[in-house]
Amino acid sequence: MTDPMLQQIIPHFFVPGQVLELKPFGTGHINDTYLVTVPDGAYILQKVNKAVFDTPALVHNYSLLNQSVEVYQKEKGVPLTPQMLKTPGGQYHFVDDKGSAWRKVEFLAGSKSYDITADTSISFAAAEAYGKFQLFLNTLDAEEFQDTIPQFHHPANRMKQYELSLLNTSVDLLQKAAPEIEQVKKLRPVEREITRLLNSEKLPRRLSHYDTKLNNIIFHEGRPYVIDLDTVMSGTVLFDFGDMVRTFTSPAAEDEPDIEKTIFRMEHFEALTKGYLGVLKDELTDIEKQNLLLGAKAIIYEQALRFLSDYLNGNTYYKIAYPEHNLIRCRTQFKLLAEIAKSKWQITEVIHNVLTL
Ligand code: GN1
Ligand code: MG
Repeated sequence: MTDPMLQQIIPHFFVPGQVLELKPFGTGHINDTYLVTVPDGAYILQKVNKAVFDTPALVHNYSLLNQSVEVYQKEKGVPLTPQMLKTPGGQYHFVDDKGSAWRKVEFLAGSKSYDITADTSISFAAAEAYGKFQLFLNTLDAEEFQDTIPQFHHPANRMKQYELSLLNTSVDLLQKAAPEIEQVKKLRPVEREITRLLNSEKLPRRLSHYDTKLNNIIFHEGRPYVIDLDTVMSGTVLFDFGDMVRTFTSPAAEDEPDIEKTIFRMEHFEALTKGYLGVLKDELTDIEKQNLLLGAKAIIYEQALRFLSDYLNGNTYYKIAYPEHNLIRCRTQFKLLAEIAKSKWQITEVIHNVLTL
């Protein structure tokens, strides 16, 4: 047992003495996730990172979301997300005396998720699942939800945080990150352009998933399920589309040290665009449709800023395995942006073709 709180938490979700096995699970950078085996099967037990998330906001959002998920699933006859199991007190989370929220979630045995895939039909299916999830989110009132992380997808705010990290870091780290700091300057127009658009208030605010990585879709018995709803909040579909581009199109891991391996695979871009827009295009406004590529560039740029800031701040946010981990992650983001810049006309054409299908 890695977390000293686990012993206190187990009785809130399981019959004491019946836990057969408990082990760390998954690849998330923020929360702690465990797989717990008991005689009647296995469950996911998760501790939400209270340093990252506003726990009361998150508890509030999940309770609203789960009620609506249940109704939607019953009506449509298809599952959207694995089921969260309530505590004996009838709550979706148990908040421990240190203020951390814990939850128990159905474990779909035999399910599969992909950090990377070579198969375009998986990119298509995962993007389609996010599109259908967005259709569901569109039925909810974004105003009723709270921000679990204030100014989360907000490139101007991320720029401010980055500038602070430049002021507060060491000379040594500034030197090590010099090429990336140069990239931030060079690509700053991306942040300016998205900020102008966000400030214009022409984009509809929609309840958004806000962490649409490929591995946040799991496939079970041929069906996709959307997971990781911690960041569901009021936002824009541009960033959800963008995070798919970020995580579906490169055949290399986010932390691949060999920069040559990070490339942009047009066929995966086409598959995800068809999957996502196939279900959503009639719901989107012209402004949204015209700015999908900008959304992709903005979220990748924002992610580069976030990794770089964390590196300069001494790695306090993302889990790391070695000191340069966040710098390597930042580098792959800039490489992907360079790849996208090379293909921008073709990307625009693919989006246009899918929208006019
Ligand atoms: C974090 O923990 P995980 O892998 O679900 C982060 C995302 C980043 C991602 C980068 C709350 O997500 O925003 O895109 O790492 N989540 C939060 O891999 O900051
Ligand atoms: Mg996440």
